[in-house]
Amino acid sequence: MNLQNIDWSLYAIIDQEWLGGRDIQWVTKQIIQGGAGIIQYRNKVSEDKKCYQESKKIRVITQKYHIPFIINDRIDIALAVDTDGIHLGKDDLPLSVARKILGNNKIIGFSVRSYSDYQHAKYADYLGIGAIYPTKTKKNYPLTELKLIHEIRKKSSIPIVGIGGITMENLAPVIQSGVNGIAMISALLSSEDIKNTTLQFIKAINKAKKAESSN
Ligand code: TZP
Ligand code: MG
Repeated sequence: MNLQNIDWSLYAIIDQEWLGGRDIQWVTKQIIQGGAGIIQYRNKVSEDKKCYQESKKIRVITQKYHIPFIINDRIDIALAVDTDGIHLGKDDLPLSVARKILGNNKIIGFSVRSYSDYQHAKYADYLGIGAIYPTKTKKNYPLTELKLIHEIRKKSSIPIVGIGGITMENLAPVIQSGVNGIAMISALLSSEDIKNTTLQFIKAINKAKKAESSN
């Protein structure tokens, strides 16, 4: 998977706890048909077997539509279902170890909350920075100021997505901070019409990007 070909504008995260009983392949398709450029599966709750089986289902759909598939946390499942990459945080497997295991052809993403986290991002291919706004998905999670994104953007050209509590109403300042795109869970998965909501987000993100580039 070539990093250059990825559309980071909308990075959709399928979180097991936000599925609400809906079929994971249906949800994946809705998100892709709505226009998301990259998909992550995040499962903090299921037994290994279920997590593996659901990942395989996402793999089938993302492969069919040529959309990059990133798994959160689980390097074993990344290998087992041949995802395009993994997303790790500072308390997960060190990035240097993940790189050694996965090699240079897999994408490694890293969560950044502070400048000191950023200093540990040497092996990362992209960064997820946040939480920018309060979010129900990660309760009591400390917030990250947008000025950290501005600062990192000046030093690095790797893809950055802003994350955390992002909605239609508050996405513009995140785009203005210099991100390549927005990552989100609840704003998409709380919708009954995921495809249309994804589509509306893409429109809003593109509009905010256009306004930003004409400034
Ligand atoms: N990392 C920082 S905030 C967050 C994660 C996984 C939660 C994002 O979820 P939502 O529902 O888009 O706020
Ligand atoms: Mg993690």
